Amino acid sequence: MQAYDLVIRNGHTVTHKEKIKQDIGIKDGKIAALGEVLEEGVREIDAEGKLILPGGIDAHCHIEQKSSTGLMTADDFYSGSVSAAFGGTTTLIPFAAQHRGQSLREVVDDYMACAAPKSVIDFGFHLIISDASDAIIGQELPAMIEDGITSFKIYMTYDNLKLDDYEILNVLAAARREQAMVMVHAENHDVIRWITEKLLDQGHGEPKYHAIAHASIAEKEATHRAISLAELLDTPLLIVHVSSESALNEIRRAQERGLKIYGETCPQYLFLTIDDLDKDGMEGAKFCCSPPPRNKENQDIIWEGLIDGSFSVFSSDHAPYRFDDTGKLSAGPNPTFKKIANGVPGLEIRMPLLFSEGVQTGRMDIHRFVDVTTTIPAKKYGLYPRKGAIAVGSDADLAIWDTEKQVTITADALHDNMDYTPYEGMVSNGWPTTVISRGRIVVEDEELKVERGSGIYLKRDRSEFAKPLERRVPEMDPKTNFNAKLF
Ligand code: DUC
Ligand code: ZN
Ligand code: ZN
Repeated sequence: MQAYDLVIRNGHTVTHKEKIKQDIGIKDGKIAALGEVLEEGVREIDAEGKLILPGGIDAHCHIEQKSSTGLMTADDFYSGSVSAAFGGTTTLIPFAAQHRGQSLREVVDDYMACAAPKSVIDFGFHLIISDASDAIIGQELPAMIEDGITSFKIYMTYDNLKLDDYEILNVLAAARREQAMVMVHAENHDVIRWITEKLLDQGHGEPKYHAIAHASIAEKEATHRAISLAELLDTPLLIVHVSSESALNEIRRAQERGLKIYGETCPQYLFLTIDDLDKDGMEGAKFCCSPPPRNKENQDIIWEGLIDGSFSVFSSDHAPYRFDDTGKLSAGPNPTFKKIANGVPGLEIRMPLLFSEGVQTGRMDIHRFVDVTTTIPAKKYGLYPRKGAIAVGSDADLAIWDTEKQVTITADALHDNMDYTPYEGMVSNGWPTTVISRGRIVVEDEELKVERGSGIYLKRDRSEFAKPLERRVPEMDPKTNFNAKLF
């Protein structure tokens, strides 16, 4: 009887801190041994000349999710998870989205019924909280966190989602009590609304005006405000999908002051610019997302932020709406930018494009690549070291990368349910060719090898990173004789 179910030989393992030539022995879905020579396995893979990275964690993606205006994403848990796996990702954390009036339990139960029978890789959920009533925040949310949904997203914009500052304070206080990670979509709603009205009054409805309406100052102001509210209550906060230099600078300033403020950025801010929204006719609609891609100089600064550690998470923000009447053109063939569904796909290209344009060009250290795509998301969202590590006892979630393989990205070749990709024609130098989840070979020889529904739900721990600092701002400091217990 063989000692291992699977042995991967002769490859170099790469984690967020080390690169080692060693074999990996896998038993019962876990990494059972790491070393130079291991005993035989039932199945053997020769990874000579290849890199073996921990399977990626995409901690921000919208799959089988209805938007606040009622539009369904093009990907369900089957196509979404397959697409993610083909791009080297083995764990997804999409959003169980509450629409106003819904109980969180109902939202999560419904979402589980979508995910469990379809996902081919493991998944956890974040919540989206759009109704911050006392019952939701005081009772339902703590119960969900206790059940392993230890993070949630809130919005500062969108009519049907936005919370006001008072509600955000209530939510932050609850997160602080429960040690949950809060993710915030930081854009100033009224600035966007005001500019939009003016643009549309003047007849400027083309897609490129989406980027004008979602001005970077709206992002900066909301980021600053969200950080201030979090500072007031000494609550950690993660600013998602950061697009602009000015918002990044707000995050940096907070970090320099020792606050637990984290930032996430996404492929669209590294590989697209505002010029893409200015393509002919409705073509620009394919690139409309919020916040929008900005100019080339800004793009370089977002790259720097990812490389220098200002950002800690790199997620796809996959929000797939097809270029037809089910998605981008659901309001008709020629909608104004206000009526164009917000979001771009990116599950499958997230890791390959960053590997190609970051690591292969020498711009980004490979260990940093592993950290931002995999290990830090695992830590920030309570999955480490089960996920995000190559270590004895961790789940055997691995991606074997062929650094020589060149892939031209086309919508046809990707495995999502989209009819376009914003990255059409870009070439990726390097691609994960064999992808393994809990010891199961999910992708090999460009084929899917597992059944739908074979991924499992991940109940997540509370994250260390969501622990408050226990450092009060002066107004709250007992030394000022201010004794009231506000939270
Ligand atoms: N926010 C997201 O997180 N994704 C897509 C669009 C948006 O506004
Ligand atoms: Zn958002
Ligand atoms: Zn998103």
